[in-house]
Amino acid sequence: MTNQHQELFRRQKTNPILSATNWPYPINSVFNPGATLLPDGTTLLLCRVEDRRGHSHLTVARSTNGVDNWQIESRPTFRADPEQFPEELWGIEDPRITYVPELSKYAVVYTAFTRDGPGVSLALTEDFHKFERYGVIMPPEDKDAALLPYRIEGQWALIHRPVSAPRAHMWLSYSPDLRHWGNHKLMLEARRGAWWDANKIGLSPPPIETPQGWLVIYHGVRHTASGCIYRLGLALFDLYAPEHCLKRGDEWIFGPQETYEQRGDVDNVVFPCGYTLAPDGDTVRVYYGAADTSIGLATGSLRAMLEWLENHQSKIVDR
Ligand code: BMA
Repeated sequence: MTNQHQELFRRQKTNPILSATNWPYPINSVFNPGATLLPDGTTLLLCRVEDRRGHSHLTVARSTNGVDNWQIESRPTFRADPEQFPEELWGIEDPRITYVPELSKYAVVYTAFTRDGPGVSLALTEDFHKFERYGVIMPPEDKDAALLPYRIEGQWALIHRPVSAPRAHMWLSYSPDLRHWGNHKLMLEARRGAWWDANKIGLSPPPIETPQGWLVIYHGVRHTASGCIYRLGLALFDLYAPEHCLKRGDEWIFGPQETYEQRGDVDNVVFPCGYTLAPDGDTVRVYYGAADTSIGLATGSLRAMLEWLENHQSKIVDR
């Protein structure tokens, strides 16, 4: 027995890989990026950029190796449009990208910061230049949402996190057309009490499809006397009925540890909204917001995450 816990993710030595000083125009911070691998192997990040009013928009950064030499678009790629979409009054945040083969389009599900708090909005795009907005698909207060890439029994499926005070859980909802949502199912509950994922949890990047099920990296928010701590955990869900949780880890797998994660506009936050899976089918790169200030990269193995879950799954019924 040693006192070392298993590390599932290795931080990039050059972290943070992107921050405000890299930006081609004046901003406050850049964090919580959505991510996807384009057909030519380029990594595309759709970064949440907070301007110097405190409002967020989304800007594309591309890199051929997914690590450095980021080509950042010289102006915002996707801005809030509060005249046409009043729910975007205070900006758009935290995009999750899913490639949808049936539509040959990417679904970008993002937070619209409305007068009454966060809601979930959807836009489709083929090229990350033109975006076709569907407007709000889950009214406030709701966030941390992503679309699954395929229909399940003929229905689109969306993971999201409505707030039902005092706790906030992950839910799954279904739609025949991406506009009308129903058949809502509770997917994963926040625990209670001293747990790292007590009271408030939410999806982090979109789920990762594996032969064993949908592997979900989710965040848990621990309230402490000196503020919140955002950490990440793992759970596995049935491929054909994703509201059904097969395994849930008891311990967190990644938390704020480095100075750039512990100190920033919001201290003690690691918050990924995107990952890429390498052609080897195993190497997972997670792109995460660090302290709501910059972007970090951490690399892990899908096989190791599934093994860890097998060995650390919750045997306790304690919610
Ligand atoms: C969450 C979201 C994230 C943010 C995090 C920490 O509720 O708003 O955008 O990174 O809080 O501030």
